[in-house]
Amino acid sequence: MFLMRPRVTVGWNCNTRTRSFVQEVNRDGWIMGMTEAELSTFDKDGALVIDSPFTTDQLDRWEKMWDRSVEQPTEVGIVDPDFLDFLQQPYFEAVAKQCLRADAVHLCGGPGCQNRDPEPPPYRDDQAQWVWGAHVDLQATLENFDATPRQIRLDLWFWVNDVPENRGAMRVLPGSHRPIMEHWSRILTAEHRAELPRIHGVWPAPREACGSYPEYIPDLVATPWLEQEPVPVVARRGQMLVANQCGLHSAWQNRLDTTRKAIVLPWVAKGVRLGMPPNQFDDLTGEFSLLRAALPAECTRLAPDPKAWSFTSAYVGNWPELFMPGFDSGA
Ligand SMILES: O=C(O)CCC(=O)C(=O)O
Ligand SMILES: [Fe+2]
Repeated sequence: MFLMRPRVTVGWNCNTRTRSFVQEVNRDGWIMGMTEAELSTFDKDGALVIDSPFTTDQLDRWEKMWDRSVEQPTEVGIVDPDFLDFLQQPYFEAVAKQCLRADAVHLCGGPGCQNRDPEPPPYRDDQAQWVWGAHVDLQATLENFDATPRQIRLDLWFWVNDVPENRGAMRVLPGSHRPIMEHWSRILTAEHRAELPRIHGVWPAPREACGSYPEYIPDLVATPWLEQEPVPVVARRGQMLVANQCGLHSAWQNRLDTTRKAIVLPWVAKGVRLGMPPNQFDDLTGEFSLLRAALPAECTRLAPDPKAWSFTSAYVGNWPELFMPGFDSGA
């Protein structure tokens, strides 16, 4: 008897576009991706937490791998058999394809384990932490975001332990991605706009120590960014933050006695060019070549050589149209 793999088609409609995605379901009937409601929340809020289909055994294995990896150099951690097993789970690629509205996607940044370690008191109050930490990591225009496929980096933060509010749960400002991306659309020169999307940190009130200083994000909505109250990304082990980090977010002090354990997977749609700083480009070239050597042939597509889809040449000096008022561009 011939057995077909079960499939389910999910209609999707957003911003007047309609498109259908075919989602595969696994043996237990779990849809391997996101629901329509989750996809529209991603569009509107820029970040949300979703469930995953994994078993306790898998989570235990990956948490042990996470524990090992923080004691080992990245080069060893990245080719750990359990890490490779994690990377090859079709679930992550399925989520990235849906969110990016793409037929094909690949990783676009160092996939890896990230910690948020306990910090001793004294603690900053919430307002002070937000002022200290609020930033974006990526610049893209609204046209980049609304394109099909989306022209952004998609960040998946998979949690291998619980993230209660006080274990350094990341703070996000839902919806801030849209006015900020619209701002980049409006103020950038055509030449600079053509270099988006690019990985580039920008702060609402940058400190002189920030790499991008004096570039900044002005207030764009009725309440100033730094007076708004961000939302803690609280999650259970096995859940995942799906985020467009063109929106404002911040790291937060971990007040508990155990670290927060994330495995971060950054994705981009195949065919989209993503700019990044030269040091990231060089590190990634090395990491991806290790990964391709370690992955089975059918999965090397996940880590293509950055030369084929990334660039660094624009990172010479800052962009004057992004400067804080009062700074002379010198032009
Ligand atoms: O770890 C976190 O909660 C946030 C980290 C972050 O925003 C970053 O690394 O850019
Ligand atoms: Fe960030």
